[in-house]
Amino acid sequence: MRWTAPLDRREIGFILLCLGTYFVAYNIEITLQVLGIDAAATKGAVLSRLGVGSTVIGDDGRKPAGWRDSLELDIFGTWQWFRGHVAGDGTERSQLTGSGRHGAQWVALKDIEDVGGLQKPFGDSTVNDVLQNWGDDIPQTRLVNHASGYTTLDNVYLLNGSVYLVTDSGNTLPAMSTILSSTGAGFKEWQAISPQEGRTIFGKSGSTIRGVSWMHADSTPDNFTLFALWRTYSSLDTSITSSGTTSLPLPRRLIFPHNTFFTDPDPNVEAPYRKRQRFDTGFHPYTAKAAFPFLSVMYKQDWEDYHAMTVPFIFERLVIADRSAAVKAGQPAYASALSLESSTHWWEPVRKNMAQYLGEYEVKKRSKKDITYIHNQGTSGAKLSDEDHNILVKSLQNLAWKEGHEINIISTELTHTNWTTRMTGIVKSSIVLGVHGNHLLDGLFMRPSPQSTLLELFPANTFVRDRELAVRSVGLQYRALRDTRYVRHLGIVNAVVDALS
Ligand SMILES: *[C@@H]1O[C@H](CO)[C@@H](O)[C@H](O)[C@H]1NC(C)=O
Ligand SMILES: *[C@@H]1O[C@H](CO)[C@@H](O)[C@H](O)[C@H]1NC(C)=O
Ligand SMILES: CC(=O)N[C@H]1CO[C@H](CO)[C@@H](O)[C@@H]1O
Repeated sequence: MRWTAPLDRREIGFILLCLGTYFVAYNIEITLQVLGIDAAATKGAVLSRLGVGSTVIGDDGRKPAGWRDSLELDIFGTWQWFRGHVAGDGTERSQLTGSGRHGAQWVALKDIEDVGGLQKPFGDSTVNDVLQNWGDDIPQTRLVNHASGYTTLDNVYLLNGSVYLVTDSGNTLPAMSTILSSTGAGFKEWQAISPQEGRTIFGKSGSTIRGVSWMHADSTPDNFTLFALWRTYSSLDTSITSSGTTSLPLPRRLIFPHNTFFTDPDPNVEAPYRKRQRFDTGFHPYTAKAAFPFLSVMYKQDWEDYHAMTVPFIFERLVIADRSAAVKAGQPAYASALSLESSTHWWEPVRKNMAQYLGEYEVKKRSKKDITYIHNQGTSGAKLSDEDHNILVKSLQNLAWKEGHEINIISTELTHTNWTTRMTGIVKSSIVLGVHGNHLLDGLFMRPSPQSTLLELFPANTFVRDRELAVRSVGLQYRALRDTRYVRHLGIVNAVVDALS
């Protein structure tokens, strides 16, 4: 075989042209940049016009400016877009409560970091951090703080009907009876085991229940549950400031392991629809959602779900309140939680959340005071005679009119005064008063000031300190007025004037 004629000049020129065209086309982006065209912005679009690319979509999901047609404008509109945000004019990033067509509230993720001074609601963990592989080194249960009935523990294990505290002899936990009143029948069994036993029972790994969990371990509900749990938990940060700033991560869940969501038995699936009675947790459901917006509430069924699964679950941090374990002669049950070390401003983060939720955190008027009278008239709770009640309302209204104060008359009956009206009145008040009872506990959310006072009216032969200790522990003043006959003598109104002076 022999070569055809050597390449002539025309053929060499032709081959060089082909190679040149190939390199220019292959490196079109750089070529365009050399020619002064912003290749990154127009990438795709140019290529597709040239018939060599397939994508025409930028990072914002749109065609590059200059390549947009009317269809694109019809679909997308003229919204601006910034990385990390949905497109819009900026108002979509946050909306205060009460505004907007549906009264919905939303907050940008980066601002959630410091809602009400409570940081990192979602923590740092990712979807990949569910399983804990501990191998032979099983994490031990650690006591974080403890007073009778109020306990914080790290690494608490759940498996098949039992709760385990894993500890070697060097790590002593308080007696189980001071943590929980009931550890056996009717409630899943709780027991302390050695790391050796732990390895046998759980194996080498388990599923982590991340973040801070709260538990109301007593089988009967209590009006002080949220108060006592926050008191126990907040004692882990003794430097909470008067502006409610704390580094504590938000509690994620509150578990009622004894109680079902509904108090009546589950109806037959074919039964006609009827409204069912929800379990009384001891706090209004809105109160938990406004003051602890990241706290979900779980019931017996959820608790049983954990136990029905075949892997061990581990609470990263569990704060337990058990009123029955805390009951000590004469003292309100939550009093032992008050013995834990704390900041004097421990309640402020919670109050601030509530006040901000209601749009009443900023003090709007300095000289005028708000006074809230919470009454039980028309309900089965403790109350004044209708005549006394009417005189008191008139006298308070007179006082408010003369001194330029504002008076809120609030019924505990929710069909009469809804939750928003009630709490809005209370969070801006300097005085909250009413006949004795736990309905006055909402007074904990009143605006703190040297004058702020809860006035509780008692008949001659009754007195309990439940509200007094709670109210004083958050730095508010407290006065008990005995004998409702004082109403006619304007004793209550004088007490209001006293407190405000
Ligand atoms: C769970 O406990 C029950 C007894 O309470 C037992 O019969 C069952 O075998 C246990 N299941 C597992 C997976 O250990
Ligand atoms: C609560 O009551 C107030 C006053 O009666 C009313 O303006 C408001 O719309 C009510 N809010 C809700 C959520 O029902
Ligand atoms: C669980 C519980 O004790 N709930 C009570 C809380 O306080 C209100 C007002 O006094 C009662 O109506 C609840 O029954």
